Amino acid sequence: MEDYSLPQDSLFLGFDSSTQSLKATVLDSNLNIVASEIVHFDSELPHYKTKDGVYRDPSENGRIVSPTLMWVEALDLLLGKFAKSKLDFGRIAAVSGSGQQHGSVYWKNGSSAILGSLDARKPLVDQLGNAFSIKESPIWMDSSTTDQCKEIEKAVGGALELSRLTGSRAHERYTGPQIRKIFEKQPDVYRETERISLVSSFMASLLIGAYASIDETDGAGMNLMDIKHRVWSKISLEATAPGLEEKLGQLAPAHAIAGFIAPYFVERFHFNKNCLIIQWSGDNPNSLAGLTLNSPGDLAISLGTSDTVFGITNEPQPCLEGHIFPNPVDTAGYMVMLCYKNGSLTREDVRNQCAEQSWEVFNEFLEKTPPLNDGKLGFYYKEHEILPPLPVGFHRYVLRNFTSDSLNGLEEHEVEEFDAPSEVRAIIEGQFLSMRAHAERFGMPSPPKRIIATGGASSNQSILKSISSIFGSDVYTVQRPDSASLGAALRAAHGWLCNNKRSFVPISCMYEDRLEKTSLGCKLSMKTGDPELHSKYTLLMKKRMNIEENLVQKLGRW
Ligand code: ADP
Ligand code: XUL
Repeated sequence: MEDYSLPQDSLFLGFDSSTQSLKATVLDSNLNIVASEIVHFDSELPHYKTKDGVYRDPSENGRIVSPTLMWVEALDLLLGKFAKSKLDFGRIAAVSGSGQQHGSVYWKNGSSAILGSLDARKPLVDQLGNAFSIKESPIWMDSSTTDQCKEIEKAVGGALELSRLTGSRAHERYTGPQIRKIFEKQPDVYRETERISLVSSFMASLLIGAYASIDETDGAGMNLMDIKHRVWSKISLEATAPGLEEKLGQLAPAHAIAGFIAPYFVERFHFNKNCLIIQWSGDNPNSLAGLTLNSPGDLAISLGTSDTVFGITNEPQPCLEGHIFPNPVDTAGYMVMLCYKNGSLTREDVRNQCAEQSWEVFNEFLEKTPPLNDGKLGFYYKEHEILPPLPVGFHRYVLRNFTSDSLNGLEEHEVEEFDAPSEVRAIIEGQFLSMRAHAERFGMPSPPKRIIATGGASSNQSILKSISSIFGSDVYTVQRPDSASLGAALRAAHGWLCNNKRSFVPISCMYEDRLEKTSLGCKLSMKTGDPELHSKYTLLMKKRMNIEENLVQKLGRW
């Protein structure tokens, strides 16, 4: 039998450059976590003055960006923390990472020379201050490119055609529309840009001291890649901006090697010069790896800054909702995903308004209110929402003559406010009823065989209880809610192994039959409850979707 073990004593490092923080996880050769670190942007890099890791610009509708240099400084800071805790960098055989999807970095003409000659005596941030033609990177929360989305869809023959071609219709946060906006509004800046990276390929570029390729999975989040053939789509490139292909560089599969670690890190932190940097990918694809999702009946729910729901499939159906990416841990197949912008930060907002800024009080309210919330339904959009495409606003409804025994044919009426406990239940039921409805509409399994939850809010048992009742499925969780950096560390090991074997090896070979002995195993956190309640939620979900459709008709952006 083929030996898929990793060299004893070797370590594998995975990063997650997300909206609010940079995190890292280190796995040993048995795939057990041996170290982890975090740099929280707002509190540990306060001189950038971000709130939740971002700048919101009220003067320009929907513009949301992050300072590119903050991500650079976070990398030095995080590696410094590992150095202090005496991590033996020399044992790290491979590094990979995860980046918030869609965000982009613009390298100024001549910057590849700066990147290729970094001086190990100085921090990165002191050397890269002039490397970017745009100092503030547009990120996934940005919704300022509606015009560009319309233009691109029109140029390729419509929204559905773009979805068939690239895996998604045009979305404001997608990198293609963001690039088009820069080309239209700041043509000089576009001209001065020699390379455009995603957050993922940007961080990989720092580590190899040269421009890294964009990986095919994260590349599918740009509206620029032909999803079937995994190459840049000429039609989409032309619809976006001239001369774009040379600024994007090559595409590469997620398990490929980006390069060896740059001398900067060898000299400054004592990495081994043979340490491999494996292609970085998006955060959701890395979570898919970290959750060891391996069967089409599994559904993953990630409750981070954004809420996402994803699974794998061999037969994707491109449509107007949802996203299709190449499977990040296989050379065949696809990952399908839905994304909500109003995730943790909107729950936090309701917690702060109604529950004394405490998750404990929030959970008490959730526990003391009845499932179905006595017919109170809420729609909470603190940010412009993606799914459905609705502007900022809170909408609350009560179903007339509600009894939990008869949910058919009830009429709703709009109200100004709910009492605090009902508000808490309304946001949780609302978010997950919407998630279930859209996931079913997109063809995801219903009910799922199992749900695997991850991200900051997956540590909240009361929230998991609602998810389980609404979806009618058991909910599993992982040891640490940060499955993106864990998945990145696993992918680092996988990339190392593929290189060692000189061919692609299925990732499951690394943990098959021994998942429970590794840090990747998941545990049952919430058993499915009452099937009768699940059926009632099905009816409530239909009602909710009617109201949602009316809201979209009235207020929708598209
Ligand atoms: P990201 O990686 O997208 O930056 P995380 O996965 O680290 O985000 O999640 C951070 C979020 O988790 C915070 O914004 C916070 O609201 C949420 N969170 C943390 N603990 C809890 C809890 N007990 N209940 C609900 N949400 C929580
Ligand atoms: C996915 C998306 C978000 C970001 C969050 O399409 O926009 O989940 O990846 O980091």
